[in-house]
Amino acid sequence: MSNVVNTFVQNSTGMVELNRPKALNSLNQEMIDLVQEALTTWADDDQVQQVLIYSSSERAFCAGGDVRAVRESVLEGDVAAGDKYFIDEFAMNNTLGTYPKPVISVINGVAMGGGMGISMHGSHRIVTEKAFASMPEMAIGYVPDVGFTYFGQRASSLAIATFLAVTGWRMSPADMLWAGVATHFVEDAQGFIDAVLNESLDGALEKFSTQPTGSSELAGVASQIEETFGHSSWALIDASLRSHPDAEFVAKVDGLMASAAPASVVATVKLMHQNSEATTLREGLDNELAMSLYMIRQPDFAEGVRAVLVDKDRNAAFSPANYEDVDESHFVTLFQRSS
Ligand code: QUE
Repeated sequence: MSNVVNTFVQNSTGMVELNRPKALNSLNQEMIDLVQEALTTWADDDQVQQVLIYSSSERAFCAGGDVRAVRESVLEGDVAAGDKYFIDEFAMNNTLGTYPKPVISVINGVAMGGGMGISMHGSHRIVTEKAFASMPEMAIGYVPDVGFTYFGQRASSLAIATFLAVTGWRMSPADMLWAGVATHFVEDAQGFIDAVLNESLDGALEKFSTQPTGSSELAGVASQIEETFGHSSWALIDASLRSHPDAEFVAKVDGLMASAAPASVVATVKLMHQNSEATTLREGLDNELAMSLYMIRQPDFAEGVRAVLVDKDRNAAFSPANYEDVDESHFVTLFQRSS
């Protein structure tokens, strides 16, 4: 099998094998279409008791969305293709979040952005020692999406999820468990998968579920994060960082945010707060979609993707370049229901 996603039923498990290893399984339109089609078919198929999502590659679970292709569409004047991509990706996220059967992901490598979206909405998010995850969108002039701004704050807290979103903090397996984006830890991914297929999900968890060795570094700065990142605007968060007594924590935040697009950061804090009021994942995704379709039309997105993924010079010229020059009102008016 050599499709970008292989979908098949084995015993009573619907298998979704992400298989675009050269691009670290970053999700393109075809992959999203294949996953959505399989999920739709299996939802009503009594032969399928559960779904298992995993990677064919040791290198990565899923490095994100195919933002390079979206950038090209935008630059070629076909922004509708970019819109369609995000509409369809978020629909797949919603399908996963509302699925009538267990959805198990085995995250055995990097999960960024879209990789979190294809796993965190399922019922079981299994991580191994090799798992790590982040929401790195600030660097590409975009915003966190795929339901993270809705789900993330419900799995942890508004302040923690906002911190993860604006800093792109690289979560370890222990961090992922602590923040609620992962539910279980296993050492042997293949052993776990084989046990799910040949025994049962509960039996496999019973046999393989353990605890990671290290403790969560994120948990170690939770109180500092709660003291600073819960405010309703970036200006207020920044002010509280500037007066926070833990200089080491503040320096860490500043370092992580050195290549962030100012407009993305301001927009993200607004989006997080808008989605603190949302009552369903679909509503959260709709707020993200409004923001997403706006962001991909701004020059920061093409410039950020260029700097990180095309030229890889990591030297994006974002505009505005300073937080003081970002007009927050642009973002607030995007949402259907203003709060
Ligand atoms: C922000 C992103 C992405 C990113 C880096 C960011 C993203 C994405 C990739 C990526 C990484 C390696 C690949 C690839 C894509 O990186 O969405 O094809 O080989 O897909 O800072 O949003």
